[in-house]
Amino acid sequence: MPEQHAWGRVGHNRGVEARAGLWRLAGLVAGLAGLATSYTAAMVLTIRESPVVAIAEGVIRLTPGPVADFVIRFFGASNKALLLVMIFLIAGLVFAALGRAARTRWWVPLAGYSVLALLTAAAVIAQRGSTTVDLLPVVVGYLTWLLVLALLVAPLRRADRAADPAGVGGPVATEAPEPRTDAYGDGAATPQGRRTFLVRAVLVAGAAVAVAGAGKVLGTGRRAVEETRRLLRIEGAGLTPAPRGASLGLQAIAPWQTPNDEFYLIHTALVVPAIAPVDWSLRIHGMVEREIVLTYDDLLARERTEAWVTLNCVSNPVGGDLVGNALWTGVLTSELLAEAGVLDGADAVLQTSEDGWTCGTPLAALTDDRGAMLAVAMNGEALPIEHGFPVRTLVPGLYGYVSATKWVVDLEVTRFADFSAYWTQRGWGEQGPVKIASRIDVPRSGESLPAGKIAFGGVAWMQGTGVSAVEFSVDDGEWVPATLGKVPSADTWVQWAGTTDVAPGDHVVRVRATDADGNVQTDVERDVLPDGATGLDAVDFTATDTD
Ligand SMILES: Nc1nc2c(c(=O)[nH]1)N[C@H]1C(S)=C(S)[C@@H](COP(=O)(O)O)O[C@H]1N2
Ligand SMILES: [Mo]
Repeated sequence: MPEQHAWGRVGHNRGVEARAGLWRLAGLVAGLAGLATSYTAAMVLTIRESPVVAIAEGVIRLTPGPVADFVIRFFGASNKALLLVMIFLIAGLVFAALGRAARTRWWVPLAGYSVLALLTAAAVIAQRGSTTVDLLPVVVGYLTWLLVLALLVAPLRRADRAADPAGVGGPVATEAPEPRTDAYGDGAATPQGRRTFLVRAVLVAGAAVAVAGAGKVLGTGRRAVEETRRLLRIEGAGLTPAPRGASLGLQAIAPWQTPNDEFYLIHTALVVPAIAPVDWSLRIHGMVEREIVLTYDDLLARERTEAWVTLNCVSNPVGGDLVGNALWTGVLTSELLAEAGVLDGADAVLQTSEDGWTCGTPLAALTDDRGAMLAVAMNGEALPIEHGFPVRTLVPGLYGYVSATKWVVDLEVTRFADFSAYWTQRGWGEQGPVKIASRIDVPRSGESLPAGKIAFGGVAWMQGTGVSAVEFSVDDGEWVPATLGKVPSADTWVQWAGTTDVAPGDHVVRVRATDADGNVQTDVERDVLPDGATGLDAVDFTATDTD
């Protein structure tokens, strides 16, 4: 009888151990599922690397120089791969341990995942050029961990509870009697609970592999397009210099030429289209005599135009920064449309992008001499992917939402009466000519400066007409004329700057521009909806006593 008892205990312990293994498996599967979704989220968001790579890079950065040198020499070029494998192994052990711990203390995996997510977030932030969007994959992974662990742990807990009616669970429960009702002979009392767990674990693992696979495909395609773009040289692009004197030399004013990676971004696409030039073509059709289909090579073979043009968003509030100025290179739409032969009665072009976004542009803006173009280069480089690679439309004098189609693939000559485009369907104006605007960049809101002669400055724009004067006024005093930077045409913004005497105290400075036709910017405040904000930019600052 004592012997039987001993056997019973052994069998029982083996059962407890077997089930502990299942808990570890739950932790492992949940952990790997989180890594899979975060990886794919990174690929979808065109983030350079996944969070795990961010960790690897963080480890490399934190490793003391001599150790890193040794590791790199010892493992040669494969050291990064090895580091990744090690991170995966360690992560696997941690995930399993967290799963095991979930059996007795539910908060341990919660705390563990939170710490891992925070460490990963720190590693991601530490990467060069990272933005807050780069944290999204970490959040996705974290939520996956919690969700999957909950999903896998529920049937295990049921199994445990059935096995330990005392409900204590954990090591203490080894003293509880073990009902042997299953065919496994290992003490897992409810094959149901176990079966549910195993089914879920297999499904989750399969889904994780599928998700990671999809991420891999996406990421590879995107990287291939990025690589093609990087190697692309657009002959003759970028040769038009900025005029001398465009910049007034005030550090804090937005640079006259906006660098590509600082140019504002607006698009409805969640996943930015990655289009290889060989896969791109543009169809010009509708109310035309001859339909035209152009490939990227066809477009590059044509005569090119190049111009400095300021692009801005209708959603830019007064004083906002949804505006930028760049050198654009492309092919005139007027020439392409002349070749297609526009029919009488047409007054619009319905533009469609590869991702299905649409906008309606006045036909006249694409055929007159303002220089509307199908742009292939921005600041002398092939368009960045997120700015519309390989081809976008650019129309001086119109807000982006009615003109600047990124990833453009279709131009249909038509009538405004016959369609309604993406933003017009959502209450925005059908026509979107830009409005005159001016912005204060110096001083910054809330800044403190020594009283006396204070420098003010910023930018002003009225594409198509041009800005002829900018004035600023402190505390609604007299309007002080500002000095203007040089501009190559009416289509770019202009820097403005000036100084005036300011007494100690709190102040507000306002700015207004006048266009080349003599129209003074209104101080009437209007919202961005439906066709662009009006009103004057104002900045609060403090002049401090200097004695
Ligand atoms: N395909 C596509 N093109 C688009 C948009 C878009 O959502 N999808 N947004 C437009 C809007 S509202 C603006 S202001 C400009 C912004 O161009 P940018 O992102 O290159 O600055 O792109 C325009 N072209
Ligand atoms: Mo916009």
